[in-house]
Amino acid sequence: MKIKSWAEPYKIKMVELLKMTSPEERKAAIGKAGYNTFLLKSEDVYIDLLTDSGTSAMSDRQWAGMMFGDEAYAGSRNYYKLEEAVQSIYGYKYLVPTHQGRGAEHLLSQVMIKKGDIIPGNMYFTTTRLHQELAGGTFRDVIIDEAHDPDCEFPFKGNVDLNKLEDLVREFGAERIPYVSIATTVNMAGGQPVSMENLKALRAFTNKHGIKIIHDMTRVAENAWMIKQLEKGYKNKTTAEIVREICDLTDGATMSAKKDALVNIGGFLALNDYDVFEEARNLVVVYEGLHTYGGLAGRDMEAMAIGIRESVSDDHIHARVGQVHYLGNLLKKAGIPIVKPVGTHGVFIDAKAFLPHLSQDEFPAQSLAAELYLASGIRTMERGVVSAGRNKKTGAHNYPKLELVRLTIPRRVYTQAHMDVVTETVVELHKQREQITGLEMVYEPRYLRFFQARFKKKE
Ligand code: PLI
Repeated sequence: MKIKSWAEPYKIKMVELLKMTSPEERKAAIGKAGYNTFLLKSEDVYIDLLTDSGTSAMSDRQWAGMMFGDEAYAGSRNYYKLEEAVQSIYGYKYLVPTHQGRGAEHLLSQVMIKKGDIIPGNMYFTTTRLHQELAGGTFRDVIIDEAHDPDCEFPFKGNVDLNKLEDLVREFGAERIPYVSIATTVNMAGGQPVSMENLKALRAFTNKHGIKIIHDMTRVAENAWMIKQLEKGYKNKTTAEIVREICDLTDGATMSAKKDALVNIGGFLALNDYDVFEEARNLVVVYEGLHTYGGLAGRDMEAMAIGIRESVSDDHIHARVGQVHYLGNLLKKAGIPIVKPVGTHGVFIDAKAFLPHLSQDEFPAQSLAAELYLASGIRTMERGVVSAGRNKKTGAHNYPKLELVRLTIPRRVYTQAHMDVVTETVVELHKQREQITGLEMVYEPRYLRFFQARFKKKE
């Protein structure tokens, strides 16, 4: 007999109690937070779908590993264990640990980007693009057009459009393109994967032009799982094998281990080129910490080394992506406009379609995220015009085609019943959508404004 249902490959040993709030308490809390879910106190949140970053539940092995923390300032044994995990699982030669992903992006951008350089990427990510800009570079989006269409069902919406890349090479010359930035999966597109076929074609193209590929490998195991499910020739390969094949097609990587690698803090820069590594290793001591801890405690590196191995297990990743798809399929069946196909780390509601009566200047996704909190205490995140920031030359808002609310699922944290409560909340709110009004921004920070901006209800 073959059982087709899947379930989590773990059982629960300890629980964290949640606070239930009343509608009045939620109204007061979101008002105090300036209608920005980032500014809520987490104790006022019931189901926290703000992010999958640093919010995973660690395994008993990872917790046990924390007790093996070697907190020596230099040469901690946990660093060597992490280095061994990065080399053997991902295949990169050199490791620079950092406190999280953006620490690695900072070092990489400072080392590899010169003023006036162009950095093509498969859609922007907020911190990645900012570090590229702060280093004097300009990001250019080369993702396929399908990625900007929430209704397009193409299975690999993270793919690079090689014609767009070729146009950039023709316009600026390969010498002004230090690398192509490739994210697996693409967060801002709705957690969409890149195909191996596309990666191989990109490798051939960049080899021809002497351009490097730097891999944002934050959710590489999830991407590998989708390749296993959908791409011809990969059904019988393990997630670990596919992860390795992806990494082998690239020259280096930035990693936020707070996602795929199942830790609450940590990241790294991994490189194959010794000269770039040497520069980055030199710079890490200025910004993060010594090159054998990079801003992390020894115990954090131990947990990361164990988490990396757990993250590429087929059973783990099946249940992880399975839970996200469970929620996505319920919402889709209920007629809620979501980004299709369902991504791997969250379900993204199309706020333009949910609230067609609001213009993008009224911040529909921001407003919908606040309403979801008001309805039942679930916390989600805006991924639209607020996240996209302003054009660095003109100062005008960037208006992304995708105006989304992200329901991000932490790994190994919530149950199927939590997903049912989330579904009911979204469906009930959708019935009352015409009553939802827009917002006005009343405070705007200079960098990454979505984290700290404040809003009020539009009159
Ligand atoms: O949050 P960091 O600094 O560890 O990592 C930055 C980062 C880089 N790349 C990608 C694709 C990310 O998703 C990412 C962080 N994402 C967050 C925090 C998120 O909520 O999606």
